[in-house]
Amino acid sequence: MTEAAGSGAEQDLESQFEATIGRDQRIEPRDWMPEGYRRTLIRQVAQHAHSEIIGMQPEGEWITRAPSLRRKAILLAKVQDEAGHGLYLYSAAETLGADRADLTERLIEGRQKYSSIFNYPTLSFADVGVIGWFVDGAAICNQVPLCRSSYGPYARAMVRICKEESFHQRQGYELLMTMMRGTDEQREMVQDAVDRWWWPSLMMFGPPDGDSPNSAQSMAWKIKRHSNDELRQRFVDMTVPQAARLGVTLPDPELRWNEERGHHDFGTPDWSELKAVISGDGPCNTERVARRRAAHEEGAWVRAAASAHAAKQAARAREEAVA
Ligand code: FAQ
Repeated sequence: MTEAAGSGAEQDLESQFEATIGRDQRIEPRDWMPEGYRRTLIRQVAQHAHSEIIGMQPEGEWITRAPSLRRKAILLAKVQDEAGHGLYLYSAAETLGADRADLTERLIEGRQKYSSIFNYPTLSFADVGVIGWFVDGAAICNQVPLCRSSYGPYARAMVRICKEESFHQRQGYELLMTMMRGTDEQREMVQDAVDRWWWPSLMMFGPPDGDSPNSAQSMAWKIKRHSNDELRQRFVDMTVPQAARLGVTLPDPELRWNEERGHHDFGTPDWSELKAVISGDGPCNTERVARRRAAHEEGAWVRAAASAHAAKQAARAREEAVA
């Protein structure tokens, strides 16, 4: 094939891809896609998967210390759900040609990111409730639009994940409601957790739009459907009435309803803190990655046993096919 014919074919594929995106249809694993689209998706989906897996740690620390059997069972189920989300997402990344073992290596060597939010400590049981309310709430705002993401396997994984995140958010809110009906000390614990998690939760949505290098292209490809600031605003608008009903104060003196905009105005998160946490300098980054690395190393025998079992089964199936 001549170079001209080659590039003509490539242009045809590119225009088919653009047309599929333009019609709001899905790109599927076997479809042709530009290398940049594939790379962007692997980056986002892998970071998302890593976040779910690392995100098991802050709440997981409270499983043995939950105040009742009921709370323990709920928390155990929630943390297991997060593991499941990580696994769907690693599978979605594999459909793009990524190798799961390689993605894990990148995470534990600090070469791939995960959400900043999981680098903060969980100091009291109220943090479990506030993570459900804020962090799962922020995850829902961010991820419901991803159910319409242009890449089929990612969008479909999001549908189930969002259903579970909604349940997680409710369990967090219900836990906090229960604590708010309790003693003064319990109410103080809730307010303290709200004070510590509010700003980091706003930072989950990423840098402000003017400082978000990936947004324009990701939105043009319909991987992302809304900008970081749009989703952050949606989260604030959703959370303010919930805070009033709960009886807690959100720690932002600039927070007020703006009649003209039809949205709440709010203060500016400390973007230098987000940068520091993303680049490995948050309160718990070292501990989170070390724990993930240890779990990976300790699980080596399980992977070896599962591979040996799969190889044995495949050999048996071959023998049966021959017989
Ligand atoms: N933390 O140009 P942008 C959950 C990075 S799951 C760390 O704006 P983009 C469930 C960004 O990657 C939570 N890094 O990037 C749960 C990029 O770096 P790179 C995770 C961040 O991709 C609940 C650079 O900064 N959710 O909570 C953060 O267009 C409870 C420039 O940023 C997802 O992953 C950050 N906060 O937008 C589990 C959702 N923000 O790669 C357990 C899917 C930005 O160029 C318990 N992801 N960065 O070196 C997304 O929607 C997007 O990737 C954004 C970032 C919005 C996170």
